[in-house]
Amino acid sequence: MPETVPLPDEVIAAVRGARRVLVLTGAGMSAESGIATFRDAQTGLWETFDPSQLATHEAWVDDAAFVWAWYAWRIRLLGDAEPNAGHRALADLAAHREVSVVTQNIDDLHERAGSRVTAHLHGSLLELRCADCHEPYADQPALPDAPVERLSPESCPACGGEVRPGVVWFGEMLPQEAVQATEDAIEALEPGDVCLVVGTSGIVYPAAGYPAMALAQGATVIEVNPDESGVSDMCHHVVRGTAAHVLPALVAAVAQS
Ligand code: BJW
Repeated sequence: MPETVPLPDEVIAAVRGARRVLVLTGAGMSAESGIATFRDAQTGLWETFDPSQLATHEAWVDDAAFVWAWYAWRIRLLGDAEPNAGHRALADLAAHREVSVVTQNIDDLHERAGSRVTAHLHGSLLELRCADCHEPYADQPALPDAPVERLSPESCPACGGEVRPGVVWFGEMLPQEAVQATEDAIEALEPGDVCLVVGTSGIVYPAAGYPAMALAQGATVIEVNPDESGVSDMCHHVVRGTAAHVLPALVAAVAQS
């Protein structure tokens, strides 16, 4: 039986009173779907490596087979994962309020739960492309049945280059259309609207700056995270619980109104 999360009345009232809800999600959103958070993703073969060093163009250039083995295994794990109750609650919320979901996550669990995602700020694990000519790679990559230390990346049919995951690594620019869509969603917020910040450490920019931008628009900023994050201090309300526990309770309370 899941523990009950006490939801402050002000949090329920804020979402009830909002016309628009901007939801900013991070890796914690998918943790209860069995997808390890970014900073917990280092298990087994990769546990001695700093993920922020692996998720870089430099790491790819240095040893693409090592980096691709990490991503290929994560693609395999995502195929076995399902949206959790938190993803489904956010999809349900769209029946009651105008909802924009902006995610840093590279999985497709919001979409599979039924949400229309405004922006995938850090790209997609499933959209592969050539590292050289940037052509999208449409074929299914060969995935290992168990973690392997090295795996040769697929070859680009257009130029023979190495195929990389369509994610945004540190030091790379975010997709311009995702940034623009996010800024448009933030600018649409008015006093009385809500920004829900779910399951992010709040340390990776520019995403970590978006709650402050929502605050500047006059929105009520609410964090859902079992632990303190880099943005906790600036939130109006903090709910210390997990996405799959808190969000269904919150959306049920809003739906009753
Ligand atoms: C739960 C839970 C449960 C657990 N329920 N919650 C300004 C200042 C300083 C630096 C910069 C700056 N602007 C740009 C930078 C540089 C850099 C940056 O931010 N560095 C900081 C680390 C200091 N940013 C960039 O390079 C970005 N590019 C850019 O800005 O381009 C312009 C530019 C270029 C060059 C120089 C300057 C500007 C690109 C960032 C790309 C991030 N990519 C990654 C990897 C994607 C691929 C992959 O996954 O392998 O994206 S990094 C990684 O971090 C991943 C995530 O999306 C991202 C955020 O992680 P997140 O979601 O917060 O996850 P965790 O694991 O850290 O935290 C999980 C949280 O969940 C925790 O809080 C838990 O408590 C919680 N949780 N269980 C709810 N059940």
